[in-house]
Amino acid sequence: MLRHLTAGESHGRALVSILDGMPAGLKVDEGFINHELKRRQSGFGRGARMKIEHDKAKILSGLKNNRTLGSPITLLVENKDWSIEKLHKVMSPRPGHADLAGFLKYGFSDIREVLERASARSTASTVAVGAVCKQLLNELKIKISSRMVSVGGEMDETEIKNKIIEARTLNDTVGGIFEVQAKGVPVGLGSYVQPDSRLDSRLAAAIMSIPGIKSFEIGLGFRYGDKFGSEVHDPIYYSKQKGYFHKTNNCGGIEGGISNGEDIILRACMKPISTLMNPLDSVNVSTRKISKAATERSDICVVEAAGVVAEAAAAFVLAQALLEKFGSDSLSDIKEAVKIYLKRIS
Ligand code: EPS
Repeated sequence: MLRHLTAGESHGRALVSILDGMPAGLKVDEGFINHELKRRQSGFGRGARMKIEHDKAKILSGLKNNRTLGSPITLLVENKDWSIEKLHKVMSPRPGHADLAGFLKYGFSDIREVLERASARSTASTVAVGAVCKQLLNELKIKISSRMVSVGGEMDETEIKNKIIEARTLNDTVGGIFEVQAKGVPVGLGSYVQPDSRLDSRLAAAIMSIPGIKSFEIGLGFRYGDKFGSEVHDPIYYSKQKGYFHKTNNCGGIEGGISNGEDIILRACMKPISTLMNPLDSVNVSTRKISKAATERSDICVVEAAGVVAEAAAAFVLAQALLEKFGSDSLSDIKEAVKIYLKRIS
């Protein structure tokens, strides 16, 4: 089974990921991983840390002559700003962050010990892993992309930019909604047979695991609640050229927890970053006296970057479901299995 683990603190030496279960024979382009890491660092509204870091992945295991061996792939992203031992203590938890719950849970004396691992810096690992998965999906012509839908309620590109400028001017932050699309996914990934085999539950878990995500939907999502069934279900057609198809895609490419061959369309909402330069009320965990929440260098808006991270998270889930269905030892065997399957269902 394809699985991965990540490790690393925001200001520790490095972020490390191990991706286990990739088939042998996949050509992996380190340049593409770095391109994806750069996309994660981009977008209007990012903070000063992004000027310090130039994230690059080093592949430490799992490849020979740039091809996967079927053994675990280790990806290392070094931190330039690794000052974890020298950083000042944090005593006033930020509302919205893991600070207070993590501090109480682990029995720390410094909130810094929570925020180092809770930091969204860990999403560089998600993107590195996802960039390898995307290269597998690419071999089967499955493409994943994302776009910002809205920021602070604004949908127009210029208005979005203005909203982010306004947030910066007000020493505030702003969140928003992004969409991820996966094209070329064959019918039949995931299953209704168990709750955790459903493709939609797995995508939801992967996207909800990104720090700051507060809601998730597939296809029409919450808007299903406003309509009659006859208005929203996607009628089924058949033609010799296309096989079975739909003219609409309200279900966002998933029915019964299984991909149905249409584009997979996911949306999620990222809350505004919880580090506010004009901080909210909080309580000092040492004195228990009211104080303003801690301020830290941070971003103003990361909705665009969150979309890039969500692409990677979705790529991992789709790669995992693909390998479940078509085998996971060798890329050429997988391609053959896909060919036979597509012929059967055509
Ligand atoms: C981030 C790195 C962090 C933050 C941000 C995302 O770096 P630093 O704390 O040194 O500025 O900029 O983290 C958060 C938004 C958060 O809530 O923790 C990154 O690499 O994406």
